[in-house]
Amino acid sequence: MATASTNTTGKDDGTMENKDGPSTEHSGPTEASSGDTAQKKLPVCLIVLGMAGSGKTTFVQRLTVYLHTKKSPPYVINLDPAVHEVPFPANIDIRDTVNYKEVMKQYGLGPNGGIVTSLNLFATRFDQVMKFIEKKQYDHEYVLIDTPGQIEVFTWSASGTIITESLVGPQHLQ
Ligand SMILES: Nc1nc2c(ncn2[C@@H]2O[C@H](COP(=O)(O)OP(=O)(O)OP(=O)(O)O)[C@@H](O)[C@H]2O)c(=O)[nH]1
Ligand SMILES: [Mg+2]
Repeated sequence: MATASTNTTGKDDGTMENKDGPSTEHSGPTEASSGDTAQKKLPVCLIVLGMAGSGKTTFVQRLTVYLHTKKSPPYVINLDPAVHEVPFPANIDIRDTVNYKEVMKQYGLGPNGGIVTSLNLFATRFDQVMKFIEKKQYDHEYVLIDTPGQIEVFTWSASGTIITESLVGPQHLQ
């Protein structure tokens, strides 16, 4: 199975977060200070799953717009490596880290295998995503996660387990 050391994964250090996301940071570890944050709520992480073409991306996009109107902009993550256009401002986009077409070429895979393997590669670095979420955990009420149409990526493969269990950690999900 693929490993994170392959050159199909692009960025090596803490650069997987989009700098043009809703708010700026990257000024060192700015985790919320202890006293003030004790009463603040942790974000709810919403992983959007569903059959191919069932409206996941549209739902994430509409919910993002709605939350912006409610002055509660979400932290948004795109986990679909094969999508052409992401219709919402993604704070983290798997496509910035994993080159889906290269993965297909390098491992001799078809489109579905390419998506599963891309997710597996990304999952090996999901600890970095968790660090970004942790840094912003008191700034956002919601973390929205769009997923690829291949629902089996989450229900059957290790990457789904790694990603969901990371997010369900007691400190991250209410
Ligand atoms: N009628 C109707 N169409 C919708 C709805 N939500 C999405 N669509 C349409 O369904 C198509 C697929 O929507 P997407 O949001 O891309 O679906 P998806 O689940 O993200 O698709 P994949 O990522 O390819 O699995 C698009 O043409 C949308 O405009 C809905 O609630 N009603
Ligand atoms: Mg989609």
